[in-house]
Amino acid sequence: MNDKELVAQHAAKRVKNGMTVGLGTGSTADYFIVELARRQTEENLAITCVSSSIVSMLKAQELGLPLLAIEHLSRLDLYVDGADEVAPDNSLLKGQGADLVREKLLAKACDQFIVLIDQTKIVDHIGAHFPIPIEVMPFAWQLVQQSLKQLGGQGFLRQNSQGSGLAVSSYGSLVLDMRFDPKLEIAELDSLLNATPGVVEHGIFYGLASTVLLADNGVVKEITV
Ligand code: ABF
Repeated sequence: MNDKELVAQHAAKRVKNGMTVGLGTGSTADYFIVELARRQTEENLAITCVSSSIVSMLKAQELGLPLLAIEHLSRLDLYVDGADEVAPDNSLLKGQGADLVREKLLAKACDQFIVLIDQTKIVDHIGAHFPIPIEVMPFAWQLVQQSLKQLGGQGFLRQNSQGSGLAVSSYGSLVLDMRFDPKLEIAELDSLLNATPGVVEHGIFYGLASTVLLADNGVVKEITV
């Protein structure tokens, strides 16, 4: 079993009967979804799930997990997802897969947000490996890019994975991938991005993780915030 699967199985043990559970997106979250479906079948676990993306919705549907549309959700018990980077203060970078809006909605609406990572995700500061994804209204991208340049940001519109045009989120937003001075405090950058008109959502998840579960060479360590 690899570290991603190990940490996902560890998190799935925390799911109890009656819970509403947010399903993350990505390779680690996929293992979590598979293990939840196994528990549902073999242990008669009674849960309701809500997905963070169309991809995780399709996966959950295929495995027979009961899904609630996010439109009908007012709160949830638990949200379990991966991350692209985790800094020492447990701030996260997410959204290389582009669909940030649902992920942040679930992270804010849940009682407990459990983040699943392996050692490769630990960084000194957010933005160490990846630019910060910023979803923008399509008509606003140039004005947003200009505002972010004034904050010292540099970056471009993301291209789609086929290289045939721009990447577009499920809801029609474009994505600016921006790099900022690492000396800029992440809390300050979070606030500045939140306050920039035309920004739909961005990949900094500051102060949202309840618990980070780190799998390191077959051992799971828990960092509770
Ligand atoms: C998504 O999954 C993203 O927000 C994050 O980019 C990614 C982590 O994926 P993986 O577990 O495959 O590394 O939720």
